Amino acid sequence: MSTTNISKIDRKKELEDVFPLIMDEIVSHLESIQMPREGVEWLIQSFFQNALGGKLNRGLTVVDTYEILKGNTLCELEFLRAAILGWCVELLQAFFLVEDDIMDGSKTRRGQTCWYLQPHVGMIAINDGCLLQAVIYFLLKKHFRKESYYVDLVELFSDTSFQTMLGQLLDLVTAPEDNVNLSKFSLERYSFIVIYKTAFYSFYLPVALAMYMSNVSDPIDLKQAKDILIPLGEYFQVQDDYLDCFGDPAVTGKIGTDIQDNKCSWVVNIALQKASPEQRQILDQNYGRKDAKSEKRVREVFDALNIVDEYHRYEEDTIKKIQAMIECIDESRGLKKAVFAAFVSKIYKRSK
Ligand code: GPP
Ligand code: MG
Ligand code: MG
Ligand code: MG
Repeated sequence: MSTTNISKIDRKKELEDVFPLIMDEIVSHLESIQMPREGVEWLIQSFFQNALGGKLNRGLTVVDTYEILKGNTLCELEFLRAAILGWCVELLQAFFLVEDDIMDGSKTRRGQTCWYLQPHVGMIAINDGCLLQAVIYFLLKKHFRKESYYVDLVELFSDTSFQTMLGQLLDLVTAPEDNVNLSKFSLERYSFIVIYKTAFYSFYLPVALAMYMSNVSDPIDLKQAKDILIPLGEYFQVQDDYLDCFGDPAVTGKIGTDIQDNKCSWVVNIALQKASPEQRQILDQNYGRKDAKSEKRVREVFDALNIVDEYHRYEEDTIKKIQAMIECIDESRGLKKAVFAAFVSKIYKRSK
């Protein structure tokens, strides 16, 4: 194992070690308002199940970006503050995933039964998701209220949540359960959905938070970061769609639902572009149907159309374009190429 790998693992462990501290702060608050123990225990269980167990890429990006922009190793306090912001992004992600799994009717997440499917939980999960989100603003207030950039942080979380919910809305209305109509799909609509439902919160948000924290937050620099991070986020969601269909659930930790859920995914959009009239008919008759036989027919068309090869070509082309944009950064302004290079290396050719 290379030294970079060791330090990456350490970083993840360091970030994980901050989680109990955050939980202590939440629990102290609940105790200060005399929240009955039953509620406190419930929240602890929900937070441990829903906020942990992921790759922590978004949270780590806040810390890594902050360190790169500062230009030197972080002291303990600097690390702790960046880690708290990183956890705020992870809590936002946990909120989205709890709600998304209910809406998508998913079965597993991060290798476990989805929270809403746990027998004692059910629809209480909706409120548990909202609590994950509420704690973000509690933590921002507690740790950043005195900073000049406090409003920027709050605004960034609320704007990003708004954007993600708009993306989720279009994702859902494009994929009605009872009315499959593949002519609603297009790569243009796909782009809107994924930029809004994924790219803003997963890519722009963690980097922009670190930019505000390190005072590299001129609108010109924020825009340049966004112009690179949004295409990178789109690429990330294409990977998610590809893995939903062709990934190994033992590795991704989730069983794909996109075909049966009638999702406007990258995979079906490419298939629609390439399909013959006969193949199109098979897709029309079998996509978005809630049975394994129909799903199998759809998969046979995907295989015949060599979607896997198409994906590898897309991946190479996209990464080249993104790398060219990274090369154009003028580092004398404060933004650094390494911020984006670190991101690319985290996701290029990912299998989970
Ligand atoms: C990912 O879509 C998108 C989200 C997790 C955002 C959800 C937004 C809300 C406002 C709830 P996905 O359904 O493809 O993700 P996955 O494949 O992980 O289920
Ligand atoms: Mg979804
Ligand atoms: Mg989903
Ligand atoms: Mg998916």
